[in-house]
Amino acid sequence: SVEASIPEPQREAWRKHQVKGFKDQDGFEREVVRHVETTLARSMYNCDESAAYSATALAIRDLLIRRWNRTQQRQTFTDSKRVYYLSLEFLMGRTLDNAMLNLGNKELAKAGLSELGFRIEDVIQQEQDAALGNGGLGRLAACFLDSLASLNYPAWGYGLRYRYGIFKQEIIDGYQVEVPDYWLDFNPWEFPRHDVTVDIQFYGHVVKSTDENGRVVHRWEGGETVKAVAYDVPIPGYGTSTTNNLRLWSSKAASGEFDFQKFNSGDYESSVADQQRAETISAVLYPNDNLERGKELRLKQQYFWVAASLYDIIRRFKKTKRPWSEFPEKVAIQLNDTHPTLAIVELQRILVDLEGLEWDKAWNIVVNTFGYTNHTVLPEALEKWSVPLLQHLLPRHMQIIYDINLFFLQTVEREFPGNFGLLRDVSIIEESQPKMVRMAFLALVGSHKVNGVAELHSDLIKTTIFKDFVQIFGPDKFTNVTNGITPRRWLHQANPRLSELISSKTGGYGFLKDLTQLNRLEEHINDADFRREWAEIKYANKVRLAKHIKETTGVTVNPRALFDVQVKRIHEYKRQQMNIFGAIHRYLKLKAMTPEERAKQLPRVSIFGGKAAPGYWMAKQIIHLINSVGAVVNNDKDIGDLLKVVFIEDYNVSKAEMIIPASDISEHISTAGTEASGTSNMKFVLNGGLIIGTCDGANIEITREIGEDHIFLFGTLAEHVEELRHSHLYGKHELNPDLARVFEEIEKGTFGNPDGFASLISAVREHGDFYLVSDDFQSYIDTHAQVDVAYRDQEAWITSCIKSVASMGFFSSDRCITEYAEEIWNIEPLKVKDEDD
Ligand code: B1H
Ligand code: IMP
Repeated sequence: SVEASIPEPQREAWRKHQVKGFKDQDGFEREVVRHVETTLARSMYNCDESAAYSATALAIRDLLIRRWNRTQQRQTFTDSKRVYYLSLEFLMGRTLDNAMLNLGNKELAKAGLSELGFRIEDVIQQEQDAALGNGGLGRLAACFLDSLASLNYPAWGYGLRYRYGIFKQEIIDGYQVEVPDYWLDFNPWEFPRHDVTVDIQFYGHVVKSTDENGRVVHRWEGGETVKAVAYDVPIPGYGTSTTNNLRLWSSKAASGEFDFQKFNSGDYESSVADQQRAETISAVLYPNDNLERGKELRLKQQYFWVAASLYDIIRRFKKTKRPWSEFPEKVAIQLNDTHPTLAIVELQRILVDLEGLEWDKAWNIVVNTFGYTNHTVLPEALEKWSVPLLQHLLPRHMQIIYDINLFFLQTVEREFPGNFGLLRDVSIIEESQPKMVRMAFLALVGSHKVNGVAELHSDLIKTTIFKDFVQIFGPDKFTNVTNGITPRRWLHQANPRLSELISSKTGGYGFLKDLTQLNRLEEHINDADFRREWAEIKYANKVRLAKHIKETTGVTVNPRALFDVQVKRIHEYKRQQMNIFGAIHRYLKLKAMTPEERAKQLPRVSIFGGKAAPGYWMAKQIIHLINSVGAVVNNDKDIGDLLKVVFIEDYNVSKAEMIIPASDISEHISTAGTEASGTSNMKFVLNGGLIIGTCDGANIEITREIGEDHIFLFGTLAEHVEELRHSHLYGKHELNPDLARVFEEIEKGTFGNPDGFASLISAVREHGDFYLVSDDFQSYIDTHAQVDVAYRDQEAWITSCIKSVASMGFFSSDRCITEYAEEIWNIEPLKVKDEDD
């Protein structure tokens, strides 16, 4: 505010004493030592790797803060349009390495730490992951923040500051056990803003009255209030000064530490209980990927976060003193899936109830402000909230949703008179018992653009869940923005040697800013030294992963074997069950061979990783089956190195950075039409691995870019899935004979007590095989046989890998963000001057 600003005559002193960050190795060392000795109150006599990490993080952080402040000042001063990315998940991973890379001072820090007695790799490993997300959706949000800053777009992320991120996974006796992820003990990357708070109201009732102009007004009264406190995280761009902000809200009791009235009247316990109840809102991330469960606390999280964020956005807009009609010219809000859909209702409420705008004027502003990204067509993931629950928690919002629906249905009725089936199908309210609010329909109606995340997915939403809306709004409301990944983290940081090799062949590190420059690798495809070094790097990455596998599972794997990797959330639609059935099939074939035949086989390591939602029983059985198969196969003397099956526990972003560069082939084998995009598929190819996959999600566009000769595609096409499912239920369903053999072996008890695995088998054999495991099994194992053959020709394999990497430019999240900026947000980049000191 103006009162807090220093008057001009005194500003000279501020300018004189402005903190200048370090510039060279010596300055870096000085800052590290200073932080060890003052901020951490330790010394060279008790500085372990963890203290070295803390001090390094604090030294680097000081540089970030300066750029961050200048960026925010510049964006405010130029009054530029900003985009706000609302996401319940930001799967950031570690920050230090990325910050050094983006600031361009990693080499200097490496030398400085070495002089102080530490290896930078060990220091970096000290950091805990910020794991405020489940999987692809949350990591996408993190890649987007990196690209937004790197491209100098004025952008803020808004999310929740969960005290517990996604649980840590332990494997005990082959089963997943969840351990809480308390990650906030020491987090140098966040800044509490105890002065930035918003009171958030819940429950209560609506009072209707008429004002002096005879206009009906609604007041939301009563209920309870919870305080939202802002925590800010700086987001540096790569090779630019732009440092954007990620604002995470934490919940607190509105009355401060205690409710003093209750406290003084002797009701100490209940005053503490109130406080704890308030803090519960931001306590924990819901650990479901692609699944909605309709819990009241989740709805509270959503409204808490959305209301605080909108209040903040509006407060910033109001400082410009512009009329409301200009709101969409200064503010773009992107909804990451339907989780923040209440923002649409909240903005309409603020404009109509609090600011006194006419309904239609307000609605026009709302629709022009919001964009909605759909990430899934799976029915179990589509959000619906029960009307009674909404009415209870947010009584005024429920009224507004009814009004939005009424006006919407009236326009539909005008255009399609008498079509009651259509009205029922597109209604935001589902006429079930109880009635439900269809959040995807609300998000769609309240936004000016709706996008899917890969071409196939964007086509599918137009022909399935949103078919009727294409009729109503026309096709231009819908668009595709194929997902992307940041090459900074997923190439340079995860695979520094490959990045360096690429830079030596493409004329420097320009490809990290313009990934299409990778196509320059084509010219070197026959360069023998280049190819040898390429292969050596892959091998070194495999050695590093083999070491990790040995240390964490005790299993020895041969780094010369083909590494076959499937790491992602465990889900029936992603078909890890098909992968492990395939591994069993391979095992049975090997067992049936003579030693002479076996000696000719290609050694293979089947690597799995990923978390199951704690309540997802089938997913947990899949994990158990993988570990049970591993326990048998890995100890079978007949098999030796020919097949190992390992499950890497606690898959997270940092593990991904180690696993992905070590993969020869990775599995993206979802039933066609179920995986909206997938983003790890892009990461694997970018790191010189090939893919075995279905024609699903972004696999299709990857194939188009790299060419079908460099990818192993198999399985049913999306357009045939429906009829096949239908035939299972109403026709004869013949089990694939090889799969039947696999089931027989499981049921015989070869992999331990088969009781737990019965449901995995019956889902395929008795219950309609919804995910087409049996239908696709033959082509799956045949395609794996082709992989074996192809891998034997190492020269051809390496050619495929290099050519693929050369063609991956399209999948940078920079390309993706540019499309959002131009097609949906209508925002311009804003350069922040580099510091001259
Ligand atoms: C994706 C989710 C998701 N789609 C609900 N939907 C959630 C839905 O907590 N929830 O309730 C959490 C997550 N996640 C993923 O988004 C898709 O499955 C991927 O295919 C896609 O690549 C990714 C990013 O677009
Ligand atoms: P995908 O669905 O396999 O494409 O996953 C997308 C990305 O999300 C991965 O490349 C990882 O970066 C991240 N990811 C997926 N699953 C997990 C998880 O269980 N923990 C942490 N990160 C994950």
